[in-house]
Amino acid sequence: MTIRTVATTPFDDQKPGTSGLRKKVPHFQRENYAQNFIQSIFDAAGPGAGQSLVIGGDGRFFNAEVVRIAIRMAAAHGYGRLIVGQNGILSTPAASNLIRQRKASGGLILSASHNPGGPEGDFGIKYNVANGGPAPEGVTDAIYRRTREITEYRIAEEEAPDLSALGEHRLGDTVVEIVDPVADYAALMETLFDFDKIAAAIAGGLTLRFDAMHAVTGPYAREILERRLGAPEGTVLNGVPSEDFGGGHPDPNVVWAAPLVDLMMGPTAPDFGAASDGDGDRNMILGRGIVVTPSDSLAVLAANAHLAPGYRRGIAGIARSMPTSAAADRVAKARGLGIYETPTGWKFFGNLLDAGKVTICGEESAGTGSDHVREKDGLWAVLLWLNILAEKKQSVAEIVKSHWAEFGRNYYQRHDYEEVDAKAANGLMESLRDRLASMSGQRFGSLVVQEADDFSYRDPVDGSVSTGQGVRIVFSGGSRVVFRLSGTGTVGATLRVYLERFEPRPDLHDLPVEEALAELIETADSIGEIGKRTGRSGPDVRT
Ligand code: G16
Repeated sequence: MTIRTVATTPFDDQKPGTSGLRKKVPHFQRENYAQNFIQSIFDAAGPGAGQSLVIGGDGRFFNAEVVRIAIRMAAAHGYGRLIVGQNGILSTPAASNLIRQRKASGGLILSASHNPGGPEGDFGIKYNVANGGPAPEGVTDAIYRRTREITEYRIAEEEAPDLSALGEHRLGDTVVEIVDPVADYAALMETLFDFDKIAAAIAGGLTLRFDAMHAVTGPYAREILERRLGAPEGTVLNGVPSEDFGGGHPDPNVVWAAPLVDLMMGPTAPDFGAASDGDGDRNMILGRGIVVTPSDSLAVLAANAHLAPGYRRGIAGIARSMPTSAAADRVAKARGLGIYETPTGWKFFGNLLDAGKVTICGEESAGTGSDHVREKDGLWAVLLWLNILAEKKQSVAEIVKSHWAEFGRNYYQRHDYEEVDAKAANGLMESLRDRLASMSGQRFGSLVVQEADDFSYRDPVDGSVSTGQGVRIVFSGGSRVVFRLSGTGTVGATLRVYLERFEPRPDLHDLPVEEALAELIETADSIGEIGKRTGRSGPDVRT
């Protein structure tokens, strides 16, 4: 194998965000842009000799090209074995599973998650470490430092093997193993859930639809839901992945998965509906006539996980990101379980999972998962829900309502203001931070501020500290508004405003969410000066 060393110069915008580096495709296509970032990952990860690396992505435009580049660069870096999804495809949870199963030292996952794809869409690269989870901040900081000083990268002259050809190939001394992206993942799911019981429920009349949104989960869902569990063909909607997600936005929420939501709210709704995102780690859960908010879904799954074989012995604890509602905290308290509140980003769950402190984790951003991998996992959440439905023989709405009756209801909504002028968004956050000290005791309508802070987190396992993770304003009575800037957008800034109100009284559990949160929504606008600073009269997306 001939290794070519290519001189390059640093780019100043390769700082990884909440989940790797995400940019527009034309930005990524600039000469050496992807190569610089991949070389910086390898430099930060250390020597490749004798190590295995997993490579794959969500199949979006530019995926296969970068997979081939990554294979040639990984061979030049001396990796012993590359485990690559066929045609360059691996869902994020499947990649996490392969890293763990095959004892790889890490993995490159090519995805911009729920962001749109195509020649003008988004692209992304992230690095996962040996536990299968996203690189922690210490590693992403080291990668970023390398991107600022890089002077050359190394790449094999030879072409990468045909990505469609399953089996072992060689590139110099490196073995390139092309694997079926679905097989190991589906086998793992069979160890966690009672497939016989779910199949029997489906055969007995439980109806479902899964919207793969033209993204990576199509083949996974067809194999698991239609082939192994016997759901009729056509259960998986939009199940053929396409490079631009059929021109859509593969984000499983009420806005972007509106056709599924309409179906579930209509007269022909099946019992259960779900959707996943571009790379298969997010999920949306619906029942006939009900959308389950991600925070509630986390709480319901944590409260009922013991109904599935993989969790029969109970769970060790629960972790949630700070902006996620406290619904899961109520389950933890009632069951005597540990509960951890982390910054936004799945990487913060890794240490807690590795240390056995928690079994189930979740985020308001449509992510739930467990210690079976180190990523959130869309289909896992779908299967756990199906296992619970098969055991409880109740509808989704009945399960959620009886959950609220037992634990109380945390009314919750997130408002996103997208592509806001970055200066205006930073100004808004700065102004909030400047006022934090004087906020306590201030009254807004019937709401009185009890405490206000900028969330910081000390990892209980390794002691690392992450500051500036979002402004929290808590009112007496426990209602809360959180302001944060997204770390995953690619244009301008996305302001996220998270609103939450706890309601213990069951007779008040059926209010429309907007009505239950009306005063908080108004208060958030006035405290954050949202309209004034962003020029927006309302959010782009409410989830
Ligand atoms: C990523 C992270 C999640 C995070 C989400 C939203 O998800 O893995 O942990 O909650 O982004 O982050 P932000 O609010 O900063 O945009 P994904 O599915 O995009 O990889």
